[in-house]
Amino acid sequence: FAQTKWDLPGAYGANNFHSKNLQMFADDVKKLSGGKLEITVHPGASLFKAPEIKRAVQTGQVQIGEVLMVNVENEIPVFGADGVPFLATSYDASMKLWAAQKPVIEKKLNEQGMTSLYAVPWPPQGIYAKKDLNTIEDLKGTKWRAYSPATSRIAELVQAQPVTIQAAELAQALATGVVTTMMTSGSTGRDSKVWESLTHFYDTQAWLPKNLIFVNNDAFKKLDAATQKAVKDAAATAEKRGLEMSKAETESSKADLAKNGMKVLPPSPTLKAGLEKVGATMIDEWVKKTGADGKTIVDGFKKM
Ligand code: PCA
Repeated sequence: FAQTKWDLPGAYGANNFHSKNLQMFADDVKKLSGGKLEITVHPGASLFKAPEIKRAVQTGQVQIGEVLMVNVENEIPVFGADGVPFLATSYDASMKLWAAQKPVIEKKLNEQGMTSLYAVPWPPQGIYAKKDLNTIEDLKGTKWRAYSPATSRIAELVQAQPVTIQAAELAQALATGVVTTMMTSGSTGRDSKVWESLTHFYDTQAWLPKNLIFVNNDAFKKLDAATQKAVKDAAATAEKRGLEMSKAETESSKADLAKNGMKVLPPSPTLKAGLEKVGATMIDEWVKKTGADGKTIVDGFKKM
């Protein structure tokens, strides 16, 4: 029988839980399709860099890809919903937000000839630093690593100096001192051996950004019906498994940060209050920027 081969570029290291889940998804697709569809996963931004992956799928250079949704915010503002600080701060809230986001995101993707398959949240986002942080003023002037438009905006609001660095280059940036503060998960901190350069992790649980796995519609239509079903079924399984992997990652990564000598702390009430103010500003900005689509998402989410 004819075998189809797909390439799946991802932007995170092979040992990261998202990449492991991608590989399990590819294995499931192979099994469920009786070997008719073989997906090769390319983790660690080895085939395309993070900001290039969406376009690669859109233009048919690859058939399927994984992106951090908030990385698409400049092009399609509604993709940034799960990067707005303090809008959805738990796994439950994150999955509700996804349910509210999905129809809006799907429409935008369809307009560009693509369809979503599944999404998996990163662990909650906290602040890394090299010193005690008691208020957001303590972030002033620090070299702040950003991975998205929203994380750059936070830097502006706290008067830090934003520098955009994708996860694949983060370990290097930390080692060379280009970065002294950032917000990301325990997972990415662990992947980047953050303890070699930074000392504190404030567990602010500010938002849970999601990775989205999506296909090029022309490539998908070329599959026979049974193989299409295999892809959809494997995706549904991957979404559930990914959520559980992410929850486990939250705990194990924080434990590893502590084991490697980092102070893992809750934010002080003043630090938290300052961040929540930043979050309130950013929710306002986001709702203005996204108009009716953003309102549909936020209202839908709040009703759940
Ligand atoms: N890790 C990714 C995105 C969010 C996260 O937890 C990163 O830092 O690039």
